[in-house]
This record gives sequence, C-alpha cells and structure tokens, in this order.
Amino acid sequence: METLLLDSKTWLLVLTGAGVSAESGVPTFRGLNGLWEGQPVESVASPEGFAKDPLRVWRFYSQRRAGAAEVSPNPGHTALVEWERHLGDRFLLATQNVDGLHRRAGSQRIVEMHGNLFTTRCSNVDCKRAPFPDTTVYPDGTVPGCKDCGSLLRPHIVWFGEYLDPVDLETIQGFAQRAVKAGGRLVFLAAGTSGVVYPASGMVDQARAMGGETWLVNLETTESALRFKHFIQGKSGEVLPKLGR
Ligand code: BJW
Repeated sequence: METLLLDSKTWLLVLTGAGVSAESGVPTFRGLNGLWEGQPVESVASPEGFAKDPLRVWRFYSQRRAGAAEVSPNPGHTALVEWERHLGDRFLLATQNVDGLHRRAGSQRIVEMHGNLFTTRCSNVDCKRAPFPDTTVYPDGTVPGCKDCGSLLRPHIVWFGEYLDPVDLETIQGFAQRAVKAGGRLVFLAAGTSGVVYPASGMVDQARAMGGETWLVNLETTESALRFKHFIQGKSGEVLPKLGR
C-alpha cells in the first residue's frame, strides 16, 4: 500500500464522509439508495420537507440521534486525531458528517460543513436565539417549539438546497491558501465519501488547481476517484491508521 508522508512541509486538508462512520455502525446515505422509509432522503432533509411535515422530519432526526448516541468512534477517526496532533495548525478536518464522532474521538481542528445532529436552532431566521446543544430524542409525534418566539425548532443541519455557512467555507479555503503562501506541500485527502454532493464534491478540483496532491480512500471505486491522483481502495478504519508516515 502507498503511504502518505506527513513531514514538516505537509499541510493536510482532510474531507470525510459517511463511509468513515460506517465501521462505527452509522448507515451511509447512498448505501440506503438515498431512501428513508421508502422516500428520498431529500423529503426529510430539505426546507420543503420540513415545511410539509415537520413531525416526520423530527422523527427522522430523533431516530438518527438515538442511533448516533449508541455508537463509538473507530480507528479511522482516531488516526485523524493522531495526524492532527502531529501536524498542529498544518492540519484541518472538513467533515460532511453530522454524527459528532470526530469530536468524540478528539478532533479539534474541524469544520462540520453540514452541521451537527446534536444541535438545534429556531426555524425563524429573524429569531435571535442562537443554535444550542440538544441531545433530546423527541417522542414520536412531537415537534419542539422555540421558547423565545414560539416558532418551530429545527435540526442545525445543512439541508438540500440550503447554503453552507460561508465562515466554514472561508476556513477551508483560507487553510489551503495559507499552505500555498507558506510554500508548503498541500495535500487533500478525502475518505469515505461518494463525492456527489456539492460543494464538498468540488474540493478536490480546487486543491488540484492550487497544486495540491490529491488522495482518496474509499471502499468502492466511485466516479469521483478519477479526479484524484492517488486512490486507495479499502475501509477507512483499516487504511487510515496505516497510511501516514
Ligand atoms: C466507505 C466505507 C468504509 C462505505 N470506508 N469508505 C444538481 C447538480 C449539482 C448540484 C446540485 C444539483 N441539484 C442540487 C444540487 C445541490 C446539492 C447537491 O449537491 N445535490 C447532489 C445530490 C446532486 N447540494 C446542496 O443542496 C448543498 N447546498 C448548496 O449547494 O447550496 C447552493 C444551492 C442553493 C440552492 C439551490 C442549489 C444550490 C447542501 C448539501 C447538504 C447535504 N446534506 C446532506 C443531508 C443532510 C445531512 C443529514 O441529515 O445528515 O448531507 S446530503 C447527504 O450527502 C449528507 C452527507 O453529508 C452528504 C454526502 O454524502 P457522503 O458522506 O458522501 O455519503 P455517501 O453515502 O454518499 O457515500 C459514502 C461513501 O463511503 C461511499 O462511496 C462508500 O463506498 C464509502 N464507504 N463504507 C471507506 N468503511
């Protein structure tokens, strides 16, 4: 197996997806054919889905909360924590995962691009209430309300058709720009992601355009694998702990 040099010149930007949590027992998205209760995931992970049936959306997220609370980080998560300790501020983890497992493993230099399953916010954009930690598994048939304005509360998740937080995107872009400016060796590594959801799917092209080295670790060969220079096929929990040197 190829190995990835993590020396004093290396600036490592890692993108993770659902596959990294698969070995912990969290289902992937496209693995379920993008379906939940026989309906497309978009029907519960979109503003339109929430407007139409908030009870159903909270049932989906409450089930996910209950499932994620029961699982633990795996060796793939731990390997990333070790790389972060080794590289310090020359490391950044951008995750599409909302399950919180990277933080539970100990990752600190992390951007949760698609939000966090255990954070709730008010659905009223004019409400001043800030997003807040919330591990509640709401009983079926319940939709929580905002104590400040009475509007419905919603999961703090980036749904289909919603914009990612520009601060998060700037953090990621700023990291890559700092690497180039410092004359470092920019490495972009994606793990456990199908690479179909924008804007995360475009990160490999941006890294390549900036002269970065590109690596993909994935269980299956995906169409997006062609856009990476290095592709290692395997489980992230087995590959990542052996990859860095
Ligand atoms: C293993 C493994 C192991 C298994 N080891 N590997 C048409 C064209 C282009 C773009 C669009 C379009 N129509 C709409 C869009 C935009 C849309 C989009 O990209 N859609 C695509 C589906 C086409 N994107 C958006 O809407 C984003 N916002 C946006 O673009 O704003 C601008 C805009 C505004 C208005 C209109 C249009 C644009 C927001 C995206 C938010 C993503 N949200 C979700 C769901 C909510 C989160 C939640 O509830 O959890 O986030 S989608 C879902 O996919 C989830 C994931 O984070 C995301 C990525 O999936 P991921 O992580 O890659 O998982 P999988 O399952 O796809 O893949 C797992 C992989 O792991 C597989 O390859 C396995 O082989 C592998 N694997 N076990 C290693 N052990």
